[in-house]
Amino acid sequence: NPMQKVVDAVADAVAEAKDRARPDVPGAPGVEPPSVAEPTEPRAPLPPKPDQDEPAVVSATGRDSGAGRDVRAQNGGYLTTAQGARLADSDHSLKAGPRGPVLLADHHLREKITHFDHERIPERVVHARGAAAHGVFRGYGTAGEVSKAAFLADGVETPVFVRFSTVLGSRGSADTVRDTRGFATKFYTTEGVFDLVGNNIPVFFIQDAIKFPDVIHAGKPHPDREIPQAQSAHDTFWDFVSLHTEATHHTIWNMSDRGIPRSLRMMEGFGIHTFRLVNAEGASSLVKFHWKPKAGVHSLVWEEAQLLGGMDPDFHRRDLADAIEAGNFPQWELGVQVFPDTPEQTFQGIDLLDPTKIVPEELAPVRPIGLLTLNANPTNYFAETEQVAFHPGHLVPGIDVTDDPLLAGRLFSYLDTQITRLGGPNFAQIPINRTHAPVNDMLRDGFHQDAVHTGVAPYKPNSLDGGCPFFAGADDHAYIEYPTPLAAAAKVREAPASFGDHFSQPRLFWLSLSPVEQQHVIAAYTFELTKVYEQAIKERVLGVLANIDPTLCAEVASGLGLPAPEATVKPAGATPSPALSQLGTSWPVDGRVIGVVAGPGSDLDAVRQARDAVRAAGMTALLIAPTGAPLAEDLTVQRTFAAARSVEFDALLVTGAPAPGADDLGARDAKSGPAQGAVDSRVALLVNEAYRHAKPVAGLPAARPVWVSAAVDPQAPGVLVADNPADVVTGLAELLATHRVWARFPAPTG
Ligand code: HDD
Repeated sequence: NPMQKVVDAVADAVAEAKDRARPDVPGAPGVEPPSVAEPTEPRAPLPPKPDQDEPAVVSATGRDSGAGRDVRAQNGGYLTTAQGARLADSDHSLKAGPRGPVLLADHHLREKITHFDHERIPERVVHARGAAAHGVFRGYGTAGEVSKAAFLADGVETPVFVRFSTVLGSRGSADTVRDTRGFATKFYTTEGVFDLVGNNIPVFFIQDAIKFPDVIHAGKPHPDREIPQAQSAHDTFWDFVSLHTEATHHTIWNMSDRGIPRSLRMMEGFGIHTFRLVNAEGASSLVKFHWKPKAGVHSLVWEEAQLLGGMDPDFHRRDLADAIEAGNFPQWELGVQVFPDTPEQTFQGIDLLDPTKIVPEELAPVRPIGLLTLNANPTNYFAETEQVAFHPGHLVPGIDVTDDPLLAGRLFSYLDTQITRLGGPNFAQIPINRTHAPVNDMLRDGFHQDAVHTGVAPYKPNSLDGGCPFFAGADDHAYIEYPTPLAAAAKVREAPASFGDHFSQPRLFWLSLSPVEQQHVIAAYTFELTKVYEQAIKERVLGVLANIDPTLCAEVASGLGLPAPEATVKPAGATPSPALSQLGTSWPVDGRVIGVVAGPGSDLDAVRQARDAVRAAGMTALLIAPTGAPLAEDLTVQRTFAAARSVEFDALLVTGAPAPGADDLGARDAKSGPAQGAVDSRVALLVNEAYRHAKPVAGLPAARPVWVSAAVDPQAPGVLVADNPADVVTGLAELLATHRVWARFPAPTG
């Protein structure tokens, strides 16, 4: 039977193509991608070109794709043009004689310069500043009750790429600004790409996507002078959020410690919207997605964030890459809060379609459904981190959307923006964006088309290509939208009445914070509003704060030197949600960075023991010494007194009291030289800052003079001296488990 032969041949080709496509993506039993025999070509996905394969991933679970990674910039023996012609010279333009004019005939010059001229692409209109990593997601199988998504099944490992970002700043802006952080994850599942495009704050500024251009225009630098960069401390931002009070909840989160994370590795992530999950029986549940970092949720203090803006604008980016390179793979558990899919789409009175509302975890616990491990840095920033294109509409069977009006607009915006940013509609073919599932679309042509499609009938129905390709059914892993029933309604430009409550949840958040966190919120509002020029805007913001809480309003008003207004909305009574506070929990200290200060006079054996004990506790030790010269053959110096600053370290371990070095300008008195017993002023500053920022400060007995120079109270909580380096490190690790020595912050007045 000739038809059967064709069918068999195609089935073989499909199987072969599947093997070739992504051999290292394990499929779970019963979750193989659909394999429908089709009688004509074309149908197999084009395999990646050798130079376009996905980056090699060595997983934390020990799995190695075996591909290895070639880190050389150029692989061939000879430099060539883009067309492969070997070059004898790329350093001189073609000229009429050594001193003569450059010739238009120099095609190599023109190719080189033309390509260079077009190296940049437009930065993202928001979230331009980002850092990313590869990893793996392992399903726990616990989501099976609510979702049939194959990648959530027990033990299934799915490659992922995660990009973290700030929202407001340009591509070259500083990492530690006060802002929301993006947390976007691309899951390369066997059923297609799933993108979870979330933030580190569980609510959003606006309830309807039509307001997105407004909030971003208000937050971005002023259009006349293009300042300030990457921050909200300016008139237009506060003008907008005080007039558009649905932004109040997101804004108070921004003003809290969540706006200045210690590390990208130490923040939560949220899907924000309520999504709809569909299980194998076709039953629907409403859910909110949460990422929970294994390392805990930690933040900088504001002064650290500001110092880092100058000291190390790449602090978060560097911290992520260094941790991964050191094998401290960051991990998050993915969890869901599950709510019954009722016609009202509310849970205990909370409107699930309102993206400015959370559901407290105490009311709906977060159920863990899988583990994310980031285990490989990108190979090339532009190719991967810059060109990755996320889209909330990249969904897989078992995950569907709801009618959240913010989500609806996003489903349009993300696809649309890539067309400008990545130069056309074929961005799904860029290696980092390619699905790991077979592709058999009928999309054709367009800018940057990489595929060489065969066949003549990229349309349906057709007879010329044998009717191919075919539609899949639910049993073949087709994506089928959940048939959500819709109530009859009139077309209106209106929000539901429940969207009008703008203050009860900001109050819930405020009341859930510990006193020291509340103090930070007060300080943040006060700082930001001090930067606002217009008095009327400050007064309007105080009016908003009065509707959250009278103490918050009074404290900020007093900092601004303005009267505190009365509330215009009766503050809702709220039950605090302890899960919203970052304090009160102990966390693992793995991957924390300890600065070990050593200088002339330090006992090198003790330095060695201290460093080894830090490492043995799973933390990173950076040795800080007067110069870069090794202290001993096995004691490499990572930071000099001139280059180290406290903000890089989670805690300090001081092994001696170094006298001022020749390059210590701070301590040198031109006439008499440094005072007897003086300590290098940079070490004193290092310790003083760490102390003020409530970091654990520890030392060997020889370090005591540093406490004096650094104005450290030796009796203060979290200041530790012990004879034995190992004991010092044990004490430090205990203190670090709560991130900071909170008791050392000034008692809050609020
Ligand atoms: Fe958005 C990028 C997160 C609302 C329009 N958004 C972007 C990124 C993140 C988010 C993490 C960066 C992705 C990356 O790393 O490439 N955005 C959110 C969240 C929102 C949200 C959590 C609300 C819950 N966004 C939102 C709305 C709109 C957009 C309402 C438009 C109506 N967002 C975009 C965009 C971006 C983007 C313009 C810029 C670059 C890109 O998409 O690829 O389309």
